[in-house]
Amino acid sequence: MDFKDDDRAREIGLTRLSKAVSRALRHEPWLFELELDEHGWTSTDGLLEALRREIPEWSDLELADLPMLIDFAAKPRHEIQGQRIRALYGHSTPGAIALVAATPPAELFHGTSPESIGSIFSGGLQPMSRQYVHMSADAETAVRVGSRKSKHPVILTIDTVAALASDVTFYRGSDMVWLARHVPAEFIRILRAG
Ligand code: HQG
Repeated sequence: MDFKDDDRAREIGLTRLSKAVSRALRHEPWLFELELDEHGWTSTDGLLEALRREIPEWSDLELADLPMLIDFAAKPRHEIQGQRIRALYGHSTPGAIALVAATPPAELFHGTSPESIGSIFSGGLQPMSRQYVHMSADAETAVRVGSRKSKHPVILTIDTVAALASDVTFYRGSDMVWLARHVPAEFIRILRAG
């Protein structure tokens, strides 16, 4: 990325743009008159058209601006392939988005609030308002995610080797983010209490 990109990123307000794209691709595509296919893809043309209408700063948004969303983010949230774009994870849209099953690292992490622990250890990790339970490959991300829920998040580890052996399916969101429809309590341990 050169200085020109930096200026452009500021001009279009990249954080605000990333939030709008996540809203369109994870949560409320209909507000942007978009339809997602079963893998979460939608056309970049449709997305750009909707974004150009959102705020004046985005009225000249082009396809070439979209890769900045990925390049400037601390972690990838979106994926672009030619003329189509999708969110890698985080979906709450009705109708499950089908992801490809994959083998995760032997241990995954999940940060949550102390208040949720009782329910997690009785019913396992549930997707709640999203389509999938979200876990991370590193403990630091779990601390950050858990800190959005509580000042003193509880950090859980998931034994994916045992879970895979019991037919729990994992899906890769990105290198760092892994997903599952449900993680039974027997595979979950407390790494750090809140
Ligand atoms: C909890 C971010 C009670 C769960 C992050 C969590 C993440 C239960 C909350 C992604 C439960 C759901 C998602 C049960 C789970 N009983 N509570 N049985 N099972 N919970 O926000 O995982 O930065 O929907 O522990 O990186 O916090 O936006 O999910 O506290 O990957 O790109 O229910 O969002 O990505 O909360 O975060 P959320 P999350 P971005």
